[in-house]
Amino acid sequence: MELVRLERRGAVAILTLDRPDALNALDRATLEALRARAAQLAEDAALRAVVVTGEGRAFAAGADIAEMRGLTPTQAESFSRLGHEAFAALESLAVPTIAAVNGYALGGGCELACACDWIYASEKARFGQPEVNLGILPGFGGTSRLVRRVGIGWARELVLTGAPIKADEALRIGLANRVFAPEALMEGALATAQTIAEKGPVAVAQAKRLLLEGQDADGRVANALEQATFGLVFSTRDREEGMTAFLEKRDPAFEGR
Ligand code: DAK
Repeated sequence: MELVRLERRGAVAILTLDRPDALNALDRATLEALRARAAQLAEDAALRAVVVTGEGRAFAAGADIAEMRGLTPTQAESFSRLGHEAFAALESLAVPTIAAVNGYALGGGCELACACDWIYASEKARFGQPEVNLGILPGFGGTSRLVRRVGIGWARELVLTGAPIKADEALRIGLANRVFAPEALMEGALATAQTIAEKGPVAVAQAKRLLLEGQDADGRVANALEQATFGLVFSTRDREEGMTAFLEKRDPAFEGR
């Protein structure tokens, strides 16, 4: 059985966490499978977007508590490092990633969703960082990525109370971009992924990189990076094709170079 299934729909990949009996809880094996899938996708030159979701009634109900229970501090640090590596591999993919949160996204599940470029939620989704209920704290980026997504006030409330929120609240605070009826979630995420797949691939990848790296740079450096990258994409065939197609009133045929 594959813990993280990979399916291709044209230029779009769907990654599905597939451990539904444990609500897709993230144990070592699942995190290793996720890291391997991200590495596999990073090598796929024809890929244009990724949708990440969960099988069954959860997106992921967090790190695997049963497995974590017996960890020594050294093992816990190594477990945290593995999660960080897997999520960073996903976050740094050149193509956009959309988390389609179908149900519980708690603890490590919420952190995984935040490692994707943005989140679409089912009306059934529940988000939260319940680690303090267990006497631990977020270990897969919850104190860093969540702050950027929702701001410091909401990040504090979620991490320090451990209380979950529903999809409409996640939408209101900017954790989720859109909320869908459960049966419309994947269709919605795939439609957006397909929209992205039709754009200039180099421009999309470079814009994604700037949006990610610009966050860590000060304003002047981020602006300089944007100017240099703007110049760089003028060297692509896609830029020429995109502008020519517009002026000739036809659809562009992008090649990704
Ligand atoms: N881990 C392991 N198993 C889990 C699980 C989890 N996080 N969540 C659910 N399951 C399992 C349940 O044990 C149950 O298994 P069986 O009893 O059937 O064998 C099965 O999934 C179905 O769950 P329930 O029977 O509990 O289902 P309910 O509908 O009643 O409740 C629930 C759903 C999501 C409200 C509930 O399962 C729940 O509260 N789950 C735990 C949620 C949670 O606390 N998540 C945060 C986990 S902590 C770190 C590294 C990482 C992290 C922290 C530190 N370092 C190394 C420093 C990250 C931490 C976390 O993510």
